[in-house]
Order: sequence, then structure tokens, then C-alpha cells
Amino acid sequence: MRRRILAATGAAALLAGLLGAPATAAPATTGPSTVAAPPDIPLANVKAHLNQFQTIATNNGGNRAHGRPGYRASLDYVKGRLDAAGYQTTIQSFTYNGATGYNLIADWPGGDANQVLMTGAHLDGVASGPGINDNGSGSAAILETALAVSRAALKPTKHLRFAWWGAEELGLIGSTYYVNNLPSTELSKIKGYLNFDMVGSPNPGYFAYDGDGSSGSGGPAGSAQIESTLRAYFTSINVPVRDTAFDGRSDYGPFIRRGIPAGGLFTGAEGRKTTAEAQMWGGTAGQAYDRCYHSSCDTISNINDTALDRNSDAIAYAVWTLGGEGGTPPGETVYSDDFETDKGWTANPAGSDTATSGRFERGQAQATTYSGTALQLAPQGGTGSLVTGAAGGDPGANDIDGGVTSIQSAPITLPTGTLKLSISWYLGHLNNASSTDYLRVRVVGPNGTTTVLNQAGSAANRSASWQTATADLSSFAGQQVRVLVDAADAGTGSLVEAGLDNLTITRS
Ligand code: DTR
Ligand code: CA
Ligand code: ZN
Ligand code: ZN
Repeated sequence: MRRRILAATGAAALLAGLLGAPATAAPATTGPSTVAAPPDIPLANVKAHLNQFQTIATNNGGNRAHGRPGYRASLDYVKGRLDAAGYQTTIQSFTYNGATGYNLIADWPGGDANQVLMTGAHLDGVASGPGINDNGSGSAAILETALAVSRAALKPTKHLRFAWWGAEELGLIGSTYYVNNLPSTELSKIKGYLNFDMVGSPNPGYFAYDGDGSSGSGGPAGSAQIESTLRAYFTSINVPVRDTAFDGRSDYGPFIRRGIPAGGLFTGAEGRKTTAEAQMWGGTAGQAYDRCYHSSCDTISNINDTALDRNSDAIAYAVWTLGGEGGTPPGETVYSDDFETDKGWTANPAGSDTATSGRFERGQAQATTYSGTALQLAPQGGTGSLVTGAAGGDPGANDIDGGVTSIQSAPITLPTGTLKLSISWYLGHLNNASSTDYLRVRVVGPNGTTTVLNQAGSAANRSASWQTATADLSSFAGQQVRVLVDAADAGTGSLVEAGLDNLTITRS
């Protein structure tokens, strides 16, 4: 887990340099930042996306290449998550080598439509393997960043657009098609393009595209500021970064050819780590950064978690910072519980629970998976969360069995005002589940109950990943309420797990 870095302040001044926009006064450095602090991107969530890509490749001939079913299945997975998170998604099709390829474009509603910040990664892999590092890693990292934007209900100054490219491996085909077919009036609105291609290499280097040209040829004006923003994150975690050339070997190529500022991060491919680099970053000198580059062994095992985590957090930092100072003015927090200490939750409050195992408790949840499906997650932050049986080990040992388990907060006295509850949650289950299984979160007041979340199970594998549920609690203003959580493995027995973390109630 990385050290939380200061909220991006002075972003407007940085942005003015980057985007040539009229310089606006940077937010007062003495006052509170108006930019919501860039979030930590949960590595478990990024890995859950990679597990999906691995499963897709396994189920589709071992790859996710252009023109093969595994590519379109990968795109459909990414699109489904983005649609559920409130993005406006578009599939752009093209033909190459006699096969149909697809780009996925996702716009986050809001922001200045004349100032677009794009973030992209190629979603295709080579035909010889699953392409998990190249480039499931970049695709998963920007997907989780996009989902974090949604969880934060971010309101950046810039309009945020994300892209997953097809047929990069055949020569940047999808990204070139996009740039060549975007009207010049639209192209001119793109003020920066961030590219992430291989960000989890097993013997990782930490490279940033040489935007300022300090090591040779730089990018278009504005690329230096993108490089310095990405570097700033790594400086904040004391990880040295080296330049990698803007050599056009990835999807930033079509953008810089049209003069659009670009930048990105890279953990290395077939090149070999030097002795000096191994002393700087660890790993093995003389070995390739990714010895499975373009090979069948580029599987879920071909990822360095630390590199993937650091790069995912750097991507979020850059999107928040370069997205502009809009941010989300934080409301006043009137109640919060990160489950690090006992704030008076009561299990089985009505004495009617029927679950025989996997009962709700506050504890240090151990992550569990079953053949690639994440079922239980470690706490979203710290060491505490609400979870259906914290113990890990055999995923079938402490899952919910036998019916319903519930847990209820202590009374919460709410002030007057516009009140919003937010809570992180996940539900994980195998395909032996059904709609009779569920996770539910309700707020119970003296005159009624509001349902915050009611997520049913289904007869499919559902990989657990942290999501956020919100609800307007203004109707409870001035009253005393309790949060009531219940989950069930009902009907026929199945493998079901649930967890919650980071409850907040804010007043705006
Ligand atoms: N062309 C990429 C791998 C790659 C090689 N050099 C760089 C530099 C920056 C990003 C990516 C790459 C691929 O095989 O997808
Ligand atoms: Ca992280
Ligand atoms: Zn790649
Ligand atoms: Zn490649």
C-alpha cells in the first residue's frame, strides 16, 4: 500500500502550462484543496479484472487477439463494468486483415467538452497467449481508475475520456483508426493523451515516456508536463523513474503525430534489466523485464503486483491531477466507520439469523479465491472490515452457509441538512449461487427504512471487487438511525461471500 500523497493542488497552473489554456489562478495554496485527493486504486480490484481476462482467454482458445472471440469478450467485460458505473460507452468497429476489430470509447459525463483528457490502453493481445501483462495490465489499470472516478462521482474541470484499443499488436491499428476518423474539430479538443501499455512486468523497470526529450526526442509541447506529473507520483513514493523513448511503439503514436501532448508509463518488455537498474529497483539484472513478452506464458502469473499497484496509483494520480481542479468538494463528514475499531456493531440483532457459518463480523478478512474467482477480499483500507467470516484458507470453509446472517450499527444521530451515505461493498459467489442469495444494506429510522443496496446473486461466477453504494439520507435528517446489513446463502447451498468497508455519511 502506498503513502497517501497530498491532494493535487496547483493543478490549474500545471494544467495551463500543459494545455495552453488561459492561465487561471492556482487554488490558494494555504486554503483547503478543492481537488479531491487522488484515491488509492485497490490492487485486488485490478487483479480481479486480470482474472477475468485470463478466464476469457482460457475459454477462448488461449488468447484475446484481434479477430478472435477472446478480444470481443474482453471488450464486452470492460464495457459492462463501465456501463454499470455511469459511463457513456461507444464501440467503434474497423476491419483489418479481413477481421473486424473494435475500439471501446468511454466518456465520463461532465467537464469542459472543449478540453478532453484521454487515457488509453490496448486491449488486444498476441495470438500466442493470454496477453495479461501485454496489455491486460494497462487495460485493467485504466478500467479501475475509471471506476474510481465513478465511485468518487468526480467532477473534474476537463472532460475525461477512456479508450481501449483494438489491434495494437498488428501496428497500432485501432488507435490510428480512431485518430484518423475523428473530425479535426474533435481532435483539437483533446488536450492530452495518457497511454499505458505493459505496467505489471514480472522483472519490472519504472519508465516514463520521455515527454521533455531529456533523453532524446520528446513529445509535442505539453508532453513534458504529463511526464512531470507521472514522475511526481513516483517521487512521492521514493521510486526512481527512467525515460523510455517516444519511439511510437504503442498507441500514443497516432496522437503525437497530430501534435497532441502525450505521456505514459511502462515496466518493460523484451529488453534486459541492467545491473544499475537492478540495484535501483530490485529484480534480476541481465534478465528481460518480461521474459514472457508475446509468449504463451504471459498469463495471470506473469504480473509483479508491486509494479501493477504502483502504476495503477500513478495513473489515478495523473487523471485526477491533469483532469483539473474541479474535483469533488468534499461534504462535511458527519459519521464514518472504517471498521478499524469497534463502533458498536451487533451481529444477529433480531436473534433470527439462520446462517450456520460465515456469519457477519468485524475483522481482518483474508482474501480467498476459487479457480480465479475472487470470493473474499482483504479490507479496502487498513485491517478491518465487515465480512462474512473473516478467516480465509479454503474458500468453502468460512463462506455463508445455511441461510441469513445480519449485523447492525449502533444508533447514529443525524444532523439536519442534505445527507448522503456512501459505503464500499462486494459480493462474491460461484455459479452454484442463485437470486435467492444476496447482500443488502438498509438504513432503519423511526418512521421507515431506506434500502441502500440490494444485490442478488446469480447462477454465474461473480468475482468480488470493491464497489460503492450511495443513498440520500436527507429524509432522516435530525433523526436517529441504524445501518442494517444482511446477506444470505439461501435455497440450495452455494459459495457466497460478502464484505463492506469505509462507511461515511456526509452533509453538504
Ligand atoms: N509495442 C508494445 C510493447 C512495447 C515495446 N516498447 C514499448 C514502449 C512503450 C510502450 C510499449 C512498448 C506491445 O508489444 O504491445
Ligand atoms: Ca493501490
Ligand atoms: Zn502492448
Ligand atoms: Zn505487445
